[in-house]
Amino acid sequence: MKKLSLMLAFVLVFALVLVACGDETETSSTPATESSVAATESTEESTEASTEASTEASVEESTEASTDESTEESTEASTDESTEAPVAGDENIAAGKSYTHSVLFRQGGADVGWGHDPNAPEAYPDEGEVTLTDGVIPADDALYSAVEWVGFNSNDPDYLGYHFITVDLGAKTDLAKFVFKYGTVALGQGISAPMTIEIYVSDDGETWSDAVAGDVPENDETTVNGVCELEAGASGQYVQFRFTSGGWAFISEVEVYGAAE
Ligand SMILES: [Ca+2]
Repeated sequence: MKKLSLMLAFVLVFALVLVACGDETETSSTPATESSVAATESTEESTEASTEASTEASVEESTEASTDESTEESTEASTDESTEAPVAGDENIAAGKSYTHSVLFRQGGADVGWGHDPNAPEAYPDEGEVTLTDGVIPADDALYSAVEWVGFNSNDPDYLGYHFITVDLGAKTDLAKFVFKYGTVALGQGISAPMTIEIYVSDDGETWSDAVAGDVPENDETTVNGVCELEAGASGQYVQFRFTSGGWAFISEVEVYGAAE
């Protein structure tokens, strides 16, 4: 009997222990699950975050790497080919070539004084449309009325905001230098040197690339020749000289020099 009581007591204690553990398991199971979900979420978040971070980092790294590489490559390339401005050949390859230019000012006579008259002849015309590449250059002190000069006027109603002279070299050519010759007589009296100079090159005469490297000539009234070194690698069939003027600007010649062989 005593043995049976002991067994019952043991079973009872065991049962109580089981119930106690069951309660504990139940009460702790939910938070444990939540916390494990939370832990899973936070793992996902951290995975996303680390993925984003590593993606960003790798993008940055690869960008940096490619930038470094491309910088190195372009440096190497330009070093190999010609870091410095290309050396111009001696020959003016624009000599005798055809060209077009922006509109020339038509100046009236007695009726309109010095003003623009669309029916009047060009005031300082381009005789035969060959003046700018014919190799004929007037003396430095030649009056602006000399036929060797072509007059461009920024007061023309059709002024584009710049004048242009576009030379057709006849074939795509590697280019090194552009030169323009302008008049200096009576500068400041409604006449200026070419200003805001830009040189563009093109393969087809429609799509243009800026080709000026370094400093373009200053508006130096003592310099008759404007010399523009072109960017390394500049090439094209067409070369366009754009310039502004304060009133009149007189040009007698434009020259183009290819890159030396
Ligand atoms: Ca000329």
